[in-house]
Amino acid sequence: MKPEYLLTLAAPSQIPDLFKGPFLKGHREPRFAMVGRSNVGKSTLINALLGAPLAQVSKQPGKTRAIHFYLWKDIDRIVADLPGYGYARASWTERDRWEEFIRLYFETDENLQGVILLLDARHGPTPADVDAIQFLRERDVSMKVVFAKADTLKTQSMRAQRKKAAAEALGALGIGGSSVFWVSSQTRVGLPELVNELKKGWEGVE
Ligand SMILES: Nc1nc2c(ncn2[C@@H]2O[C@H](COP(=O)(O)OP(=O)(O)OP(=O)(O)O)[C@@H](O)[C@H]2O)c(=O)[nH]1
Ligand SMILES: [Mg+2]
Repeated sequence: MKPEYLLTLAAPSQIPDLFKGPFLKGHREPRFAMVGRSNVGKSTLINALLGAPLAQVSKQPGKTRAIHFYLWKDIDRIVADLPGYGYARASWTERDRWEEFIRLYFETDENLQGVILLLDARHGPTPADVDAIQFLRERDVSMKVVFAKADTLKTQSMRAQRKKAAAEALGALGIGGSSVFWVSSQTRVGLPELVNELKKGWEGVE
């Protein structure tokens, strides 16, 4: 089934609109958000999962500036594409605005099931990623950790090395292997497993 664009929230003042009137055009499917550093591949992954180029993608970080909601009909979910964090060229005012916007969104959207926290397969979790993990934890938001751009790890030994380092870093943060996935939107490696996981929802997952 064709996915559908639903709604964009461009400013904190619009967030209450989410819960007034015809909520998300009347759609009440469970929803999750795609969170991660700017340019890590959030919008690209949404397009790869939904099977249509709905979300805007760019080589330049900072492309997604608002919260966009899409209806993923194949698995009856709503997906929120969030602006990325850690965009180095953003001004301080812009960063504050991001924080305020995202904070308000997480505090208001009580029906959010959880988030996919997208990390880069090649490095990290970076300090900004660790901040995001803490931010989500403080708000009791469940997360599934997904390493994006797995295609950039060209050799078996690079993959093994990164998986080991990532498991150690995440383990130190209390994140176990069962909620960690490695995917590529380019080669589609790992996507079927991730879709299966998303069909299950977030219940009972740390
Ligand atoms: N090699 C590779 N490149 C990817 C993959 N996914 C995304 N990219 C590239 O990464 C860049 C950023 O992709 P986006 O999807 O726009 O990233 P984003 O996280 O939405 O970025 P913001 O909207 O700025 O927060 C683009 O040049 C993509 O082509 C992948 O699986 N493999
Ligand atoms: Mg984006």
